Amino acid sequence: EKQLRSVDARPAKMSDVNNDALKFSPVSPETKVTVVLGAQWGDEGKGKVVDMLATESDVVCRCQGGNNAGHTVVVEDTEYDFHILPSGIINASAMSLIGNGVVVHLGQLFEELAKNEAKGLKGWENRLIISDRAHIVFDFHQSVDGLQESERSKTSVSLGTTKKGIGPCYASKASRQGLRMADLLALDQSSFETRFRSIVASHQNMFPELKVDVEAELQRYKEFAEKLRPLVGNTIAYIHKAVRSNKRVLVEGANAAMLDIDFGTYPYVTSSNCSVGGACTGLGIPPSFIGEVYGVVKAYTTRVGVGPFPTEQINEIGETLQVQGGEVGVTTGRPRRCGWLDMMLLAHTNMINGYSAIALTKLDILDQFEEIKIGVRYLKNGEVMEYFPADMSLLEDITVEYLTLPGWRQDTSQCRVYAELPERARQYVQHIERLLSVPVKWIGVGKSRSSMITVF
Ligand code: 2SA
Ligand code: GDP
Ligand code: MG
Repeated sequence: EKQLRSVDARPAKMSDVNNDALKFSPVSPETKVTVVLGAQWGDEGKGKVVDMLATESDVVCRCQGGNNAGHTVVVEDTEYDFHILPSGIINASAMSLIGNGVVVHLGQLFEELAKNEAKGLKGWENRLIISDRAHIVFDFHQSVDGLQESERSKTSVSLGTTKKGIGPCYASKASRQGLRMADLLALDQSSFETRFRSIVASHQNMFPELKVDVEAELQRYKEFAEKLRPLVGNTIAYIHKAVRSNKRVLVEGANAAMLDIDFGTYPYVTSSNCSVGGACTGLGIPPSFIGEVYGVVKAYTTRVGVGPFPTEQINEIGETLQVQGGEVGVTTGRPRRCGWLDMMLLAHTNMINGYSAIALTKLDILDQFEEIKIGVRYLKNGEVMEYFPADMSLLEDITVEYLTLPGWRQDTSQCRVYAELPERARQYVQHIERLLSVPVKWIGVGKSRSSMITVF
């Protein structure tokens, strides 16, 4: 690890941090890590919420997922879409950290950096640190993702993955075949080569049609290694020093709780823990470091990809939400499935994540609806289901009981304080707070930075 850049060599921003900071002592409540999580099936507007909170953060971290994620940030006239980079990267005064729990496709990381540089992103070299323990997504992982999807579609149903190689890479990690940044940058390169040949061979055993030009790949990775070396470091020590030096750390969850490999609608999930536990395992911080956990909730529900969706509206309502909400995948361009807000689902994810408050986004998309519904209970054969089930077949033929509220039928996009919202819109917000017993702290009424109402 000698060749890895020492954390102390990071820019002046952290130069006031010394190793004494690592001595174990309780972390004060003010300096606890803030976590932003998707509370539904993703695309709730996490990018926008992180961008807002990043202005008062010193370090912004991604802890899981890869470039399957698509987080949008709109700054004045420029729309940025981040996939592997933390959305805080555009904030010149914050460091951006890609934690050990993230899986990184290096070619696509550098492409994303170049694309954003062309849009005006500056100085990222001094603000980005990638964990030496983060796993590498190889091109063959992405090919395997596609092959597995087409296999699945023959025998059962496909999952509708983003084909970014996320599942196959996490599978390599779990089967201990994976290769990490530290392996790529190791003093002894022969081990990386041997292990790369071996992981390719084992995937070719499973998928004989998989073509990999191993020599060309190894050469390509040698080149990546040199570009990467200055960016890689021990992010565990970095974050600990930051927290113990009273720096404000923000964690940007990717994907969302209903896509969590343990708690989501398995097998229609992604391959990481997108709920609060992922912040600890994906960054190397103890639970005692975690402070506020903000759940980002879209004012209705969307899902991209296959899998159960009890409040889905396969009708004019769903189409209106899809069109008005611009519900199109940021990574794949797929139209998102749309439906009403679902409290059964939110109660489930709130149990797991323990939201301290909610950021409710896209309220403006509901502006023109005559009536607005909130799914409150699932009934199976006339019986109330107490919890969101593990067995997905139980969700077939359920009846969703809705609370129906009158729409406000007014433009909310110019509202900047809570009192300016129409009364019926405020009632909608209050119903959500009451049903979930969690306060709504922010309300989104548009894409821009300014169109976020702070309730308290
Ligand atoms: P994967 O690629 O293995 O993680 O796919 C597994 C499931 O997880 C879903 N998934 C997502 N759902 C919502 N948003 C995501 N990010 C992009 C976006 C998606 C896009 O911001 O729009 O562009 O299509 C995301 N990433 C993964 C996926 O649909 C599968 O159901
Ligand atoms: P993320 O994956 O959770 O970061 O969300 P995405 O970026 O995938 O999708 C959210 C989309 O909604 C983006 O196009 C955002 O610009 C947009 N958005 C976020 N908040 C609001 C809001 O309050 N109102 C409207 N109209 N759009 C919003
Ligand atoms: Mg998204």
